Amino acid sequence: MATNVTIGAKEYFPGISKIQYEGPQSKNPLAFKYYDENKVVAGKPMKDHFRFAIAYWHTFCGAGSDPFGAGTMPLPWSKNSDAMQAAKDKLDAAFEFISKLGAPFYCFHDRDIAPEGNSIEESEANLKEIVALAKKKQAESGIKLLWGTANLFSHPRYMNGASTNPDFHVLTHGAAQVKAAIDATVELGGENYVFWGGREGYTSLLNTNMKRELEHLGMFLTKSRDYGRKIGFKGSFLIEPKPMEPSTHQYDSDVATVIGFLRKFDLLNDFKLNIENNHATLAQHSFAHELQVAADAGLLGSLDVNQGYPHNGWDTDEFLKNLYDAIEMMLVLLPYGGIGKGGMNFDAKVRRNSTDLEDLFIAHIGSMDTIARGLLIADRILSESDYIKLRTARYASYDSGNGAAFERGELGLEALRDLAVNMGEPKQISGKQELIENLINQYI
Ligand code: XLS
Ligand code: NI
Ligand code: NI
Repeated sequence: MATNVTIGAKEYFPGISKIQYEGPQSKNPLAFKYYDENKVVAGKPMKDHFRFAIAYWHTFCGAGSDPFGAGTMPLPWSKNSDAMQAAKDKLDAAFEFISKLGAPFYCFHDRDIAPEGNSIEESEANLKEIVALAKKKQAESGIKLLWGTANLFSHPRYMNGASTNPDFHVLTHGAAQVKAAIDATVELGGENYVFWGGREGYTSLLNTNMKRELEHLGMFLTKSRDYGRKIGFKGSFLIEPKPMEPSTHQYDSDVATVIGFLRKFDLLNDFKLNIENNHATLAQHSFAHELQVAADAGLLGSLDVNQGYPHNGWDTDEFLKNLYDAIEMMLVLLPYGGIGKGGMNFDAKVRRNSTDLEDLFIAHIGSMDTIARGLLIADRILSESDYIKLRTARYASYDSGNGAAFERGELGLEALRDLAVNMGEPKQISGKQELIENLINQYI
């Protein structure tokens, strides 16, 4: 899965060559300190644990604008006034960047890679033209597509949602876009297809028929699944939960909610979850909580490994630098058996005041190193420490005797009551929380 550096008509990141692993002692900001792609940890090379993917929208389209000011990042590949030529230049820059970084995958929305045209036909043609070029770039570099998706939230027509829009006419436009985006994903060998429904929700319940909108969402996803399977898409469809922003209330609010939705609409065989750390925070959960809920349901699909600023309630999409998040993520993933055909998409942007093109490399390197450290630490915690023993011991009373009989469903409420009387008041058994917290710190 090694990537070959590929440079287009113009070199956009001159002076930066392929990023190398130099080890923890290195002072080179443009080198990996922990991410050593071929180092085998817990039975497989690091790169296969993570399957890192670059988010096209943030890294190549995001100029750093916010509601109070214009973009600050120069984006030299976006200068051409011909939108299709700019898209081609951006593709060159993207593959140069990804291959120099040595990330094996990328992800995109349809509108990130090709501009919307003046008609559905023109938009489809634009996308097809860029997809053909991207296919060549993939072959040249060895970089693969982790997932594709359709942007059903930026265009003003989607102000009331796409598949949950009260106006059927708008829904059909969403369908046209999803069809073309699935076509593009299949053409590029994409391993997953994502639905993130930022506008599939509501601002006011006073003008919203929630039940009907959710039924439309279920039907839309069913028909999207049917189409994908019909044209030979073998990968997973993924839903990315988020509770709010831009909608006041978003229907796919968290992992547990999405699982209930998938069960109701009989989509559990084709859909899994794409879980984002910053969205977990917005849903008032930890990343590890969301991952564990999905893992326990066998529905852990892929990850958006960013983080939020803890003191406000926005999706700030920062590069993951919190080592505890990385360790706790790996403590869920390793026992689950890994990320499978999913991967780790950064879904993060540099801060508005980081305006050098090299900052894009530095930010990605930092997250890759953080996550690599998380893996190394979690692997040692799991294999050398008492972590698993301590957790298992807490449930020992269910391993045999009446506890095991309860788990098998053999004890009714009356029998349980009689056991309570016979056994008397239980002893306090400490949960040993601080002991485990200390243990994690000891392995850092
Ligand atoms: C926005 C989402 C978005 C998805 C893809 O909050 O995270 O970036 O990952 O549509
Ligand atoms: Ni995301
Ligand atoms: Ni997000």
